[in-house]
Amino acid sequence: MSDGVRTMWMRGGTSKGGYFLYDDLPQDEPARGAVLMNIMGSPNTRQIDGMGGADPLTSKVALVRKSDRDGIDVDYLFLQVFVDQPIVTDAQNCGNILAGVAPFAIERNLVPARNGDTPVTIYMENTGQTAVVLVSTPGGVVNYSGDAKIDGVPGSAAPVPIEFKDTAGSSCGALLPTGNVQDLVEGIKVTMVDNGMPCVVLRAEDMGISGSEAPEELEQNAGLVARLEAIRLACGPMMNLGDVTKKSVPKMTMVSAPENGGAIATRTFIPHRCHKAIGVLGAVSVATACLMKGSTAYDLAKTGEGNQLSMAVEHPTGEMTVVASLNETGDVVRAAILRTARKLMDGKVFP
Ligand code: NQM
Repeated sequence: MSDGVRTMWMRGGTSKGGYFLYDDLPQDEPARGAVLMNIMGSPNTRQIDGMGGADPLTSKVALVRKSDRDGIDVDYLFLQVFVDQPIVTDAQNCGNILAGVAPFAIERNLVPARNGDTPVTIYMENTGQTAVVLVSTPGGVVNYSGDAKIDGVPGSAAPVPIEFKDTAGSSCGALLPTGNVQDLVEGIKVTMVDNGMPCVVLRAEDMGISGSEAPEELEQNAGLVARLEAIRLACGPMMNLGDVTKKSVPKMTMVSAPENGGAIATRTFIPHRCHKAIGVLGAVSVATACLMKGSTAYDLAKTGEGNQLSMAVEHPTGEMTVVASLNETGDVVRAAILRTARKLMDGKVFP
């Protein structure tokens, strides 16, 4: 490892991290975790001695390899490297980092580029589900620049549309892991939902906030942080996630009525820091909760009608639009989302 490890550092959506080929890292999990912590500079609140950006959103890793599965181009394992604790976990997926996986796979010759756009079918190992990501490849070369804008990222870039199918119960085994659309946990009404990301959806008002506060203000509210964590620890086993003390799931999303013409307003703890925006699969899960009669989000949400709904999930730096396709019984069977990605560096990192 003293010769360095080949990596590509990329922004994927509103997150950032290191993208590696499986074979470029140790195969042994504890050894791999130690190398990744060293690369990120964890555990340290500033990650001063590593590549991490002192925020869970910039302390992320994608491991990618060619897939042996039928109809799948590449397998993607997401790893969250905790900033201030010695934890590297695969207990969650990440739809933002996913946006960089497809261009990375083409750049590393795992998928041949077409002339125009190249669809990349990705098996998400964390949850055993599939996404199709479209990459702009004029002349057979990945193109990162373009006119697509996403909230939370300045400027514009080439569009990276992502489609998810059948994400219900990705980590919890069922869309509603408790079988209920609403439960009472620690005296607070919650909806525990998993449509790609385990989320606990609570009303901002019930938690004593308006839901339009800045993330920094919410993080400084020690009473709120402690109550959210108590609810999260109680929800973990109820969601079939076991003891979640050292896991980054479930995510805790506080919802309120939309303020900017969207479907719902959100503030999400992921789970100890407040997201500057919202995660991709997190947004899909929260949008799904908005459509479920009796959920904590249902009465607050403005979702429209039809079997293809474009739902803007408002968050601290704008909104993320989830295009949800519903079947005849009103279940979300497909979700599409627009992201962008950027190659920041390609080279070696020295653990
Ligand atoms: O929910 C942050 C992110 C995420 C996850 C988090 C994500 C998703 O913004 O699919 O993208 O919730 O840990 O990268």
